[in-house]
Amino acid sequence: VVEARMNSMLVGRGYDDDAGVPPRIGIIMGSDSDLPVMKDASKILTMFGVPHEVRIVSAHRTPELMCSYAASARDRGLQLIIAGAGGAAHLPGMVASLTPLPVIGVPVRSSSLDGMDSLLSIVQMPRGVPVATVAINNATNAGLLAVRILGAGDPDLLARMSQYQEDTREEVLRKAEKLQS
Ligand code: RP5
Repeated sequence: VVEARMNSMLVGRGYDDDAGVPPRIGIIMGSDSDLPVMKDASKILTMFGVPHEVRIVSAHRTPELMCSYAASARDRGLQLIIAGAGGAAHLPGMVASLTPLPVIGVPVRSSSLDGMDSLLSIVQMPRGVPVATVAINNATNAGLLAVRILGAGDPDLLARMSQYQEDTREEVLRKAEKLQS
């Protein structure tokens, strides 16, 4: 039943699972309203060729699903979880408490407190339960950090990260040159 519910929480087209390839990373978020931010993490993983899945899993609205997702993540072959949430953003921390996998938290900007509530909810974890927290709405960096973490044990992936850094450097230098000319 839980498996069926997990599948029913699949986020729609374009950010779907990589067809037929077992996911290495799970991208989860508290609501479909987080998707415009969280899709940036999926874009990065797609760019680096890292198979991943994208799910809606809410700490408050679907707590049982959150527990089963986090508790089964390692056995399903996931190596890392990126979790985004806004407001009282308990999802990344709760997931980190239920799995030994590394968890990266993305504070999603909320309407009333500009994302400070999300940031503080995610970053202020108690000793012993780490969540690597990126900047507000910066799911791109969550994707890049995930690539670096997996890259530590995957030379091909790390080589792609080096190339990305080189490309970024060249792009900045190109823009700087253009300004000066
Ligand atoms: C959180 O509440 C979600 O992560 C989202 O950022 C926020 C608002 O959710 P919706 O009311 O838009 O579904 O749980």
